[in-house]
Amino acid sequence: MRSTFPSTAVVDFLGSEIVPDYETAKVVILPIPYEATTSYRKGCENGPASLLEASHQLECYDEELDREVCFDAGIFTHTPIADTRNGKSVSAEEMLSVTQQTLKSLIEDQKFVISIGGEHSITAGVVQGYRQGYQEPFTVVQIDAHGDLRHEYEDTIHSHACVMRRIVNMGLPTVQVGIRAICQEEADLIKEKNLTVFRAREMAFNLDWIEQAIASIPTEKVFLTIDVDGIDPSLIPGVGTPEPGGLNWYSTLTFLRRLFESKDVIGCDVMELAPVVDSVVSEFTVAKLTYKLIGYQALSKGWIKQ
Ligand SMILES: [Mn+2]
Repeated sequence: MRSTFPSTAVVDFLGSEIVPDYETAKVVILPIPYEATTSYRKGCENGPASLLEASHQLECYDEELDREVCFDAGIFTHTPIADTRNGKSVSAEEMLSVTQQTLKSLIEDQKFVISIGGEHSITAGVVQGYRQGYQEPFTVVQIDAHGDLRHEYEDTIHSHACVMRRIVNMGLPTVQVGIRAICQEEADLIKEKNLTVFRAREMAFNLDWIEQAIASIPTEKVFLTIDVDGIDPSLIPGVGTPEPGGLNWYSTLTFLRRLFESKDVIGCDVMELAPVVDSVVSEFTVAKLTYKLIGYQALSKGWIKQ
């Protein structure tokens, strides 16, 4: 029985199946239930709690990897930060600051962090944390329906619609995957800066897109940001701005597995889940996606042996 959102209850990823011990956990799930600039369908501040609750229905056993990955990895669920639920006011500057500081400290503790949102603007703070935690350059790989490359939107540069512009302005290389909704300003910027964009319309008819996308990543280290609207809304209807023509489940997983195998993924986020009343499809699918990220990292880092 699902609870009614909004809820501020904190439940652990996978719940009672694992013992949440920070010291031994290799993976930290960081809930960031922050929502301020949603422009269409609201509710992403309830994404983290719905994902965590849905994760209790996952099998510990990953049938692809033939392991109970959670016991190899150790998964600790952090207390929520930048929480805007129940009408609490958190400014964009506060959200970015606490997010950056929290990530920096978790990176110093050598945790593999999966931040779960919350609106996509959070990713700017997450990425700043990695810039502080890592000296080496890294590429931000984004799965998304939208370019998020506007300079500003609805009078704020901290909008969900601007987060990749913030990251481009940080000087980090980017690879955008699944894109199918951009404005003229974004189209012009993509041409001007020669940004690497894999468009969903072309990916649908090009089976080589996965290898081409991997080959286009210029650095060994990668930060992966997933706006769950990058995946088709028939699979995840619970998003703020649904767009038809997204990635399907198995091409998403195939791409992610190849990415983790061929690159050093230093961190991930999973953003923009906004649960739908009377359906658990979205949060369960995103919880499963999150567990697959842990599984692929476990495989890539040798935490599990096949
Ligand atoms: Mn999006």
